Amino acid sequence: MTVRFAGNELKELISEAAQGEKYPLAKLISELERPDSFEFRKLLFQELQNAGFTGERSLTIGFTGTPGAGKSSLLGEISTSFLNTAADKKMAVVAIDPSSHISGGSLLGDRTRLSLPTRERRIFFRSQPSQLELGGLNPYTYHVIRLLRCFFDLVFVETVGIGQNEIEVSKLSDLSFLVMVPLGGDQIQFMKSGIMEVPNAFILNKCDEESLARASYHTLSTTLEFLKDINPGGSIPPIFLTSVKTKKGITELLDFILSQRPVINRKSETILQLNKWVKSEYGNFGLSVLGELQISETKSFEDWEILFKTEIAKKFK
Ligand SMILES: Nc1nc2c(ncn2[C@@H]2O[C@H](COP(=O)(O)OP(=O)(O)O)[C@@H](O)[C@H]2O)c(=O)[nH]1
Ligand SMILES: [Mg+2]
Repeated sequence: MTVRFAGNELKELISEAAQGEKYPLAKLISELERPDSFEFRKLLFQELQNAGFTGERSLTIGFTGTPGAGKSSLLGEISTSFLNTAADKKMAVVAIDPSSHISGGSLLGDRTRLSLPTRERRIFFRSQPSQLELGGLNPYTYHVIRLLRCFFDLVFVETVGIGQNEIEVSKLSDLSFLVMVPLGGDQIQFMKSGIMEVPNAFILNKCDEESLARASYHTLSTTLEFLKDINPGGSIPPIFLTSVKTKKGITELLDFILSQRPVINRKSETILQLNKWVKSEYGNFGLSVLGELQISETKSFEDWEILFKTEIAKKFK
């Protein structure tokens, strides 16, 4: 199989992407998202590692919550604020957007048109159509995030939906936010699905008026009291009150994000994502084969993938 970008061409694309060039980075991502991208992916991540791009210091931030809560709008505001404050940093946003394969556009489209200079090298937007589940992470999301971590200090992942998606995103995120609207009744919904235990922090957006903000804060913090019994420090997670309309709370939110450090152990993440991939492609049989491998060593996802496929091939010999 031929790989579209290899050798010097790949090196070139990587170095341009690292400088914040949007088109080369978009090309790398598109190539990663192709169903037959394994050979390319292997080369890409090898090359990145050789060039010293580990992504180890990058922070991944999940933004989840019901459609319409204002996730995209907030990310737009955060971007604007980011451009004015964090001068030495770069951020990327991946929106996993079930509507983009229908409309051909992105929910972030409005936002980018609204306020962000497209030539700005410190910010990158990407929307990924979710192919399998509505609003869920698609099979390539993880690899795209891995790539973005190599070039950006902050990588935001926006997903739509309630339930499983939040959990999937939180597994990839150093910090995950649940975005809600005041008095929306979501709080009860989320409680029921056990989702309140997943996020590290909450955002009550659309707090356009102070009285609304106060009432909502009270309701949510009371609802979250039960987490005191579960959380190690006996505290409830931070709650941010924001309004895209009045710009309330945006700076505080960004400051908080910038103060956080990566917490996800990348080795465990690789194993977790490997398990997820094996389960979806090969089911329980695959998992038992994977279980026979000595996965205590540190290897790249691709090296594990090769080992696993070799093992599977042996079974069918
Ligand atoms: N009044 C008000 N409207 C907002 C606020 N944030 C977002 N919206 C509006 O809510 C709608 C949905 O926002 P969007 O960012 O697309 O939500 P998402 O589906 O969570 O990404 C849009 O019409 C926004 O203009 C806010 O703080 N106050
Ligand atoms: Mg959105």
